[in-house]
Amino acid sequence: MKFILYMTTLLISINISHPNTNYGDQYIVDQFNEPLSTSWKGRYDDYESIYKINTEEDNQILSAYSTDSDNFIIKQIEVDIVEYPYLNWRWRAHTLPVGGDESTKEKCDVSASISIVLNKSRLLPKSIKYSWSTTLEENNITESPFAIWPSRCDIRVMESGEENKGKWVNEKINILEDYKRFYNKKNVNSKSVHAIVIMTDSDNTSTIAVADYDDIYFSKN
Ligand SMILES: [Ca+2]
Ligand SMILES: [Ca+2]
Repeated sequence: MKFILYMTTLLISINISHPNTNYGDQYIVDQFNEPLSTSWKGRYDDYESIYKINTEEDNQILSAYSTDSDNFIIKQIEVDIVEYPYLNWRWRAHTLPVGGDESTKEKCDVSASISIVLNKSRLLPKSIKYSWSTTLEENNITESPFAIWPSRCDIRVMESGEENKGKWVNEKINILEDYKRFYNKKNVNSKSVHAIVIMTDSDNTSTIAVADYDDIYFSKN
C-alpha cells in the first residue's frame, strides 16, 4: 500500500477552497451533521460505500465499514498548528481488524485512524497518524512501514484493543508538540497542516474494521 503517494497525488489532484471552516478559537474540520461533504475525496471511487453519514439520536456521525479495503477519505485544509496546536475528535471502534499491527506491512490495518498531512510535496510527503490499534499498546510510537525515506509517516497509538470497544472516546492532542518531537524541532514559528485523512483499514489482514468518527476540529486551547 503506497499510502503516502496516493495521499499526495490526491492532494495535488484536488483544488478546492476551504469550506466549513470557522476561524476563531476553533477550526472545524467536520461535524458530519450533513451529507458527506464533497470536500472529502476518496482514495478510490467507491469510498461512499465505506464511509457514510449515520444518524444517532439527534446527531449525525461518520461511520466506516471496511471489508478487506484500504480505501480512505482525505480533506484539504490549511491550518497553522502554531496558532491551533490542538487536534480534537471523538471516535468509537466497533470491530478491530484481527491481528492488526500498523508497524508491519503484513498486518498494517487499524480500526480507526486520523492523519495530518504536513507536507504535500509528492517527493517528500510527511504525515503523522493517530491510530486505534488492535495490538500495539496505547502511546506506542512507531512509523508506517510503507513510508520510505525521505518521506515519513509517524504513528502514535491513541487507543489499543477492545477495552473501550463500542464506547465513544474523546481525544485531544497537542500536535505541535508531536511535530516538534518527531522532527526534533525546538522552536517553530509557523507550520501548516494541509489535509486530514480518515482511514478504517482492513486490507492487509483481509478482515473487517468498523468505526465511527465525529467532531474533528483544531483548537487554540
Ligand atoms: Ca456530528
Ligand atoms: Ca492496510
